[in-house]
Amino acid sequence: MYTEMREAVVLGDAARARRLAEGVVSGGGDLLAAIEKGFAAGIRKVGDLWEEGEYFLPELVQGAEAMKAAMAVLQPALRERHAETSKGRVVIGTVQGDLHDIGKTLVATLLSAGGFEVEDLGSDVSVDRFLERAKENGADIIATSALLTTTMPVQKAIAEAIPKMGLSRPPRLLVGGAPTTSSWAKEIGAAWAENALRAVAVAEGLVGAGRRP
Ligand code: B12
Repeated sequence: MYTEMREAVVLGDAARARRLAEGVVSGGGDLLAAIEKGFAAGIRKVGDLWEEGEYFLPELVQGAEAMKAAMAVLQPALRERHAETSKGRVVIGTVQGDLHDIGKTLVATLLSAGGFEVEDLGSDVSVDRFLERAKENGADIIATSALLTTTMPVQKAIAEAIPKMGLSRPPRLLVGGAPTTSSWAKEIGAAWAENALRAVAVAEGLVGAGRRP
């Protein structure tokens, strides 16, 4: 079944990806495994084929669309199954100038499944918008994704802006995305996780693994 999911994304077949996702949900299957071993494995393969020059932009976009079709079904189901008291609030988005949102959406999904209240701002999100939503939301964590080396500096700008928000308990910054590294995060004073599963553990560490008062 995971092979079929992977294939649906690699072939860019959104209708099939959606049907397979619906099957896991209605059959009470393991949603996280479907994401990790199935659909996300597919999009990683699409990435490899693109880098090898086997795939071009249309195949890439179709693969991304198939992945999103599956996630649209899996995300609400994950939230329903894992409804529990909040571990903390997260405002997440892909930084300004960057439209890559597959990894960010995976991180958002797993954070919600892991018990966080997540507000997903989408992609191409400005520094001001991150700060504004984090302030209004009383966010514990601002999580930002950057997939382009040219958009990584926006993560730094957010890191520099957080202390100027004038909050007694400012949000912590969590950064990620393929070109980011732990040393980049260290340099800008943020936390880092290399994938969506690790992001949950790191976020738990940032909020002290405790519930909000
Ligand atoms: C799919 C894709 C696209 C799709 C995006 C569709 C979408 N809606 O997201 C489309 C076709 C639109 C696209 C466009 C472009 N792309 Co593109 N794209 C990719 C590709 C193949 C896969 C990205 C992906 O989705 N990976 C799968 C997900 C699951 O992985 P991920 O994003 O890395 O996320 C994981 C971790 O990084 C982490 N993570 C991610 N975010 C966060 C956030 C936090 C807080 C944390 C803790 C962790 C975390 O957890 C995730 C899950 O485990 C990559 C190649 C690659 N190998 O990364 C190129 C790539 C990122 N793209 C690239 C480029 C150049 C572009 C374009 C400029 C191409 C062009 N000439 O038009 C445009 C830019 C558009 C823009 N302004 O953003 C380059 C970037 C080069 C660079 N060094 O900057 C790459 C690396 C390809 C390459 N080798 O050249 N792209």
